Amino acid sequence: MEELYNPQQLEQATQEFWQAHNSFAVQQDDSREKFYCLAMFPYPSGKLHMGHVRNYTIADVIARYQRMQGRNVLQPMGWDAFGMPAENAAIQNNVPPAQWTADNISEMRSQLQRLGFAYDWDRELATCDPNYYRWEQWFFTRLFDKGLAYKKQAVVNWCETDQTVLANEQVEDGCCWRCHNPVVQRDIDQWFIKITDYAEQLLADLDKLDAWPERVRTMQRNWIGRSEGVSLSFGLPGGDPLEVYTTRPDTLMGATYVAVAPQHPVAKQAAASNPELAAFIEAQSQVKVAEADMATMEKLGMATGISAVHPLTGAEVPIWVGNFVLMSYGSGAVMSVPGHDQRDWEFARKYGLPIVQVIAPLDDERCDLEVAAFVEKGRTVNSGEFDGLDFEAAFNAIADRLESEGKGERSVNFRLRDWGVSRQRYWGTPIPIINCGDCGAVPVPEKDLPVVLPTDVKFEGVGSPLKKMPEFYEVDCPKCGQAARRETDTFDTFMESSWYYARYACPQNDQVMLDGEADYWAPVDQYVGGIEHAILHLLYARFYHKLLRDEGLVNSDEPFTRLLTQGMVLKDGAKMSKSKGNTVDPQSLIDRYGADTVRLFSMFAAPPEQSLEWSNSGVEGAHRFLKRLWKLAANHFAAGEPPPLESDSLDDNQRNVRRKTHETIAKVSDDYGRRQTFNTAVAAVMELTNALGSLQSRAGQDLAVEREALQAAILMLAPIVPHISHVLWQAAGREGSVMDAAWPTVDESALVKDSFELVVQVNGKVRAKMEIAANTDKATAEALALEQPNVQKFLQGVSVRKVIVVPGKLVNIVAN
Ligand code: OW5
Ligand code: ZN
Repeated sequence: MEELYNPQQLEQATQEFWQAHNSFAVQQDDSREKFYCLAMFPYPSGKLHMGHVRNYTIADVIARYQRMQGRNVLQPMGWDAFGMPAENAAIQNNVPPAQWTADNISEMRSQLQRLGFAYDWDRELATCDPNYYRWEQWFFTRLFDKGLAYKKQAVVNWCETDQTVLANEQVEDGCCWRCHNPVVQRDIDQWFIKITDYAEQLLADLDKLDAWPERVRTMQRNWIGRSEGVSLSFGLPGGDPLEVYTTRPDTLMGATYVAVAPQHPVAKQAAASNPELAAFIEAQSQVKVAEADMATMEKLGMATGISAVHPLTGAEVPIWVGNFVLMSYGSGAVMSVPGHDQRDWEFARKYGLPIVQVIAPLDDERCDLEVAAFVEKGRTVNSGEFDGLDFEAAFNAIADRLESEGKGERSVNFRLRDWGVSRQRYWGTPIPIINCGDCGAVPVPEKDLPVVLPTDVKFEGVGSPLKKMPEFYEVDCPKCGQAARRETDTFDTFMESSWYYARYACPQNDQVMLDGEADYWAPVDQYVGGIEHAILHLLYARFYHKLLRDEGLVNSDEPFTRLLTQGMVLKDGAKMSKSKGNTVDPQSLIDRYGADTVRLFSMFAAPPEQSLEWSNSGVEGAHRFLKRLWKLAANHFAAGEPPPLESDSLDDNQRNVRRKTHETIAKVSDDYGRRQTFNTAVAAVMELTNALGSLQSRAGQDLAVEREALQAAILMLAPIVPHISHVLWQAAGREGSVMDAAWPTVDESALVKDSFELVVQVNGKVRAKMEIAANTDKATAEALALEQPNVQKFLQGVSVRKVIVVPGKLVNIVAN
């Protein structure tokens, strides 16, 4: 074994070994338990950043650990290759998106290989490959046939000057990022997938995901937002009744006005004879507020001059247009109860609308409608025949009344909306639809799939080049043969990332989307990725999995059994970014210290779910540890082969070291498997290697004990620092590769302690600690305690009144 730790050289040699042995290619094997370990695949944005390194190291550590548990482990890697960054780069640098993407993929692939991740590269896939997206197109046509994909008008950001749709990120302060002219809202035809049909299942199945972080499950529950309420209608003289939905029918008697969205037909009708209102509506249609900002934005409104009829009292209540009511949400109208809803209260105060109390607090909760709405549940008041009821009773009484009069119905509502999958972009999967004047939207027949995205394109301006390519969009209708127009929109890239995990099972299959292999590997046993995907990606993938199941392509209900959401990588307490200039390039670290140091630092610096603060000294520390480990091993192996370990004839010190070895194995196994706190696992192994310093010699049983400890340490570090571990394992003369060695097991007999630390107190204060034999009886323990010089000191001039002995722990002497 070399004297000096030379990571560059040994890492290269190790990686060549893996390559020559095709070490990470896996097949179906029914003799072993399978384990599918997956990290979220990257956007090929250029090169790896520290967030990637952390993500892929965590997953690799878990994959390698599971392999050492004897499982048949699949760990694939691929590319989430479509999306806007490639288009932006095309515009800025004049390289076609396909080429930019391919170049980035090859750069990032070699970086991943340099980091030694145990991927089955035979399964690599890129979502921009027609062999991938053709199945997505095919599946979409299946959804269309089942009525689960449909087209409807929806609002987009539109730039008149550039004649293009803009993504939300391309709107800066209401203006186009490119030409800085104001952005307008425009209704255009878009495709949706009916995720709302699965809302109930998506919610219920969260309960099964007991190996997901509770935080993520809560975020998904809130996003789905199931509520029970009543949809009811206010009468409109000479028009269809105005539908509203409420989760608080108990407050219905306090509804003093109705608010509608600016786009609501009633608003438009009123505006026809009211120029001021028309101007207000027009102005409101220009602003687009992110849903997240809805709650905090200023509430604006204007009266329509029209009244609605309260369904229970028959009273006339005014209808207002409110900028906080969304046309795309529910019916676009809400009943307003300013006494018991804070938003309605603020609006009513601002515009002088009546505020009526119809709910009284149950106990001494504060209720002062001069100050704020009372939003808690309570008991009905000022509600006529419905007075004196608690929430449940009032809900039911009012719902029953509305139902019996045909003015309302109990209904379950979801916050979740259908998934809009159309993007008016170029670099994406073409939506496989042909629009025919006579036949409407016609799915592209299976025999004509894939609809291949042309890659020899010119970027002029910002719009999608597809929209200027008649050779792409001029087609014949597959149904009637007339001239028709191909859809030029592409899919949201979340479509590709919703099923890639399944396709890794059979990435080359050109006959079917998924085959039996997918059923063997699915579900993913461990998924690792950033918390930013807690809602959308994970929800879409869960939804897609259920769609795949209902198409008979997989048999499980959920795609990801266990989920680990990693924290951010920070520098100086902030997220790394180019603009802040606080980035660290992982490549320069690899060049300087080698992959194992980078991996070790990533795992040692913080538990995976927490944020990781970048630290140069942390990297140095990780590197120093590997150098020490190397030296320790070199000295150890230089001493030759140890004799067989004779665990019954060890001296006290050897026995202690051996106990430490097995305590460490127990702790580290728990840290890897159950707790997933790899930082404490590393710390424990470091402690073990330090403890070897107490061995007296490098001969006989000392050497045997050291060998056992060192071997265990190498095995326990192998998932994190696989290269150095590989070489040290060979130096130990062990057969095969360390990645296939069995995880070390605990020898319970080594854990038995034959002594323990006895704490001696005088009047409750610790005055001595001593190591005594485990089988010491009470009387002897008491005698030994009293003998201690420091105890004697505190007993001077007083008399011992009582001695309390807690066996195995402590002696307390009461004296005065
Ligand atoms: C990184 C994770 C991320 C994900 C994975 C891939 C980032 C954690 C946060 N293709 C999608 C995707 O997210 C996944 C699909 C399944 C939907 C950073 C970020 C960070 C960022 C930038 C920089 C340093 C650290 C420096 C930039 C310097 C530029 C010059 N995070 N922590 N640190 N793809 O490629 O974005 O969630 O699991 O790995 O990420 S992705
Ligand atoms: Zn037609």
